[in-house]
Amino acid sequence: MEKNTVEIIGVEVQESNLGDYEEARLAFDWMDEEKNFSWHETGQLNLAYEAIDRHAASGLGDKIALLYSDPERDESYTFEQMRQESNRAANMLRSLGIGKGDRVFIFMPRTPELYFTLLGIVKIGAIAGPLFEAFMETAVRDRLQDSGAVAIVTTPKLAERVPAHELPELKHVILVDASRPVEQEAAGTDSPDSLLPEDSPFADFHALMREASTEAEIEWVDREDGLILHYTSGSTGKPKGVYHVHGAMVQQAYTGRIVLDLRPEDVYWCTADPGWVTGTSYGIFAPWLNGVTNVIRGGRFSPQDWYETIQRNKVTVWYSAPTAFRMLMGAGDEAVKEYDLSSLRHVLSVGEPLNPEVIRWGHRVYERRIHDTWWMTETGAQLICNYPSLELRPGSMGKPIPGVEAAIVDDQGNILPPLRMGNLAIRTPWPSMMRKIWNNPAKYEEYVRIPGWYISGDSAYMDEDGYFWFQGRIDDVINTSGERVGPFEVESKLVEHPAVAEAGVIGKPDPVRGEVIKAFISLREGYEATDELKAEITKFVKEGLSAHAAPREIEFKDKLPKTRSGKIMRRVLKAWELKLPAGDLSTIED
Ligand code: 6R9
Repeated sequence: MEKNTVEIIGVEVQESNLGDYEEARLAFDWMDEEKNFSWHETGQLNLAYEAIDRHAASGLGDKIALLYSDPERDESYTFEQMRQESNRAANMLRSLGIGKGDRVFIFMPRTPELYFTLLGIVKIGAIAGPLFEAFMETAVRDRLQDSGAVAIVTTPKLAERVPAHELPELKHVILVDASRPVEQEAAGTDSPDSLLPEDSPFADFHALMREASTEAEIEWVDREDGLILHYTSGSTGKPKGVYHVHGAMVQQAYTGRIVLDLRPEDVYWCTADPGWVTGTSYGIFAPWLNGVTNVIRGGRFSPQDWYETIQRNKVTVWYSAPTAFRMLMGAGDEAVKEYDLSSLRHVLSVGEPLNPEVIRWGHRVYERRIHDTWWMTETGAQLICNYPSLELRPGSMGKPIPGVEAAIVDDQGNILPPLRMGNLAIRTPWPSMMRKIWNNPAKYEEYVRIPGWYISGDSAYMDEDGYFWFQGRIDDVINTSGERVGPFEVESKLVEHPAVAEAGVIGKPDPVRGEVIKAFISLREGYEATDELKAEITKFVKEGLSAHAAPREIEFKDKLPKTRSGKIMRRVLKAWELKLPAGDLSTIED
């Protein structure tokens, strides 16, 4: 590992919730954090209550909880209104016979209805399964099937990708017209349930919400009871359901306070979609557990819209991702100058390596340091971070949060000394750690195969001052624009195409997206390697799986490198791509 002079961007916010990092670490006790919740006195627990109702009941009822805008809608909701709307959603679900432990999926654009629904699911003790809007039929079916979901809340358009007839456990498809607020009457009588037979699974969200009371009994649960299932990709097999519990709130609230540095007067904007864990842990739970005003912007990315969102809402804390920052950087300094971004106090990033160049650029044009944070779907909350009170070393993920121990270990679990690269590991457990992989105990065991440690799948090293530096994924998981894509899922879709005999998929380094998906394909007899065929195959994945999983590049090969057991060797494909030596080929087929 090269360690010449370490670049440091100094501390700029002296006053922060964490205070001195080393002191905070020494004094830290998770028990103190638990005492911040009302359940310590009442023994009754529900994350949605702590995030919404508790504030509404303690003088923050009129405070804005949600500041929503998209190109068509512009709305705001107070904590009291959020309490009422989420109660309605809870009652709506109960009226359909849905209750504790049931899996209820959400498949819709970011609108206030999504947030009411998610909180409503949590209030009745059901388990929320958020999906990206970009998912196509195969991706939706796999997740609903694996989880045994009983209901999905979606839009009429997206419902076309929900194969209800193939999902015997799915009893309800609740349709939201995402273009209008709950209270507004439906225009016309195009409500799909009026056109369908009695036993149809379709229900009208707006009609049910109107009928539902704004008062609801909260389902008090145990801290180990299920909260949310986030499906994420590994290097093999179908996507896995990462299962989180209500007790995760202790760490989500804590990191909201010391990493996001949230304060009562803040206006906070997390740009992530709830289909991604960042959009729930930090787009919903952390800000509202801290009683903070949360900005949600629907619609597509554009630098102008984003800057305008910061300017108009006077955003003070902004949490985004490297791909977005790189795209903003690409849009240039001039775009920044057209807006007043002086409200920003604290800027953070997650999801992929944050290039030092981006940090330097942000420091120059936003006059703010961009604080990198590292964590995973499986970890439920931030673990290794940069803090306002800590010197920032561009390129480093920072240091573990108080209460968490991180280390670099070898494959036997021996802790390696500073500057040695190895497995990035976290001492188990921590409050927001996943409790299982749905339906797949063996997968879970892979993460905790070394006693006492969670093995992240990332490789990293620690420098002599305790900063952690990301090196890469140990497995073949692709990180494109911050989204985890499992090569297996893409390969499986590719071989469904009639022209494709075999496919191997890798992440190819890309200056903006971090990685892009590249597919190596061998064709069946009778098919010709043409550009039209490439386009057709790409479209096939786009429409079958999702746009972000579709290969941006396809290369046809007569033969793909395989092990003797017939596994395509992605490592060799990657070496081809990067023009590197292919390494140990002892297991290759021929
Ligand atoms: C929250 C989230 C997790 C994987 C993780 C790592 C990569 C996340 C990073 C980072 C470098 C950072 N990753 N944060 N790599 N620097 N600050 O991203 O969850 O979608 O499950 O991805 O993303 O490889 O293992 P998830």
